[in-house]
Amino acid sequence: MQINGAKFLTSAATASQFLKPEKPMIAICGKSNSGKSTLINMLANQKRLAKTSAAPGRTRLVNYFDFGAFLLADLPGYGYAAVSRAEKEKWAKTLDAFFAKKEEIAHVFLLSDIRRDPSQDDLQMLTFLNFHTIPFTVIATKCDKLSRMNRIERMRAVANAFGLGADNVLAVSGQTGEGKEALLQKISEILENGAE
Ligand SMILES: Nc1nc2c(ncn2[C@@H]2O[C@H](COP(=O)(O)OP(=O)(O)OP(=O)(O)O)[C@@H](O)[C@H]2O)c(=O)[nH]1
Ligand SMILES: [Mg+2]
Repeated sequence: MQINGAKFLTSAATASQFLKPEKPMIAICGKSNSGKSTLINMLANQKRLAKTSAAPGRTRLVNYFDFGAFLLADLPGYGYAAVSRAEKEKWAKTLDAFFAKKEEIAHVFLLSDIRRDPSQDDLQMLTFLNFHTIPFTVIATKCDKLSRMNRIERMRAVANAFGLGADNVLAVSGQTGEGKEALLQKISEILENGAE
């Protein structure tokens, strides 16, 4: 699968602004700073399509991108401690409202830093996706930060912590582009399944 000319579409701050997708939509979720925006830029072959930031908690809106055959929705990162309780509740509501329209979501990529064990928020997200039977894949990000040996060990640990087989976790690096082919392959499969 080739990606050419991915474009930013629009942002939504509240449920009333959510886009009604006219093609398959893949949602990208994960903790703040887990590498969601960086992954989108890697897939788009563009450096600044999605805004990335060393300061966590920056993507506060649902940002939609048109990738030609499909849409990507970059969701606000959860679990960032330094935001106010009111803001956290607002995020939780936005996420709930987003996933309530589950028939509009072809698949979810749940991103988690390969070096860290999943947080309570990640596990809650996993439970939520399972409960609502929304198909998802866990993506272990920032794999460039580890040696090959450590990577294998961490992939097992991440899969285990999520209660998944190691085959259900993809390792990627938004920095080096490792894992990009496998991810594009996964997206092709998602689109093919949706077309059946
Ligand atoms: N080395 C390395 N750094 C990465 C990778 N992906 C993301 N980063 C860095 O991690 C930080 C956060 O990346 P973002 O892509 O902004 O993370 P995010 O999940 O979109 O964060 P929020 O929008 O705050 O939820 C940035 O400093 C990135 O440069 C990766 O694959 N390798
Ligand atoms: Mg982001």
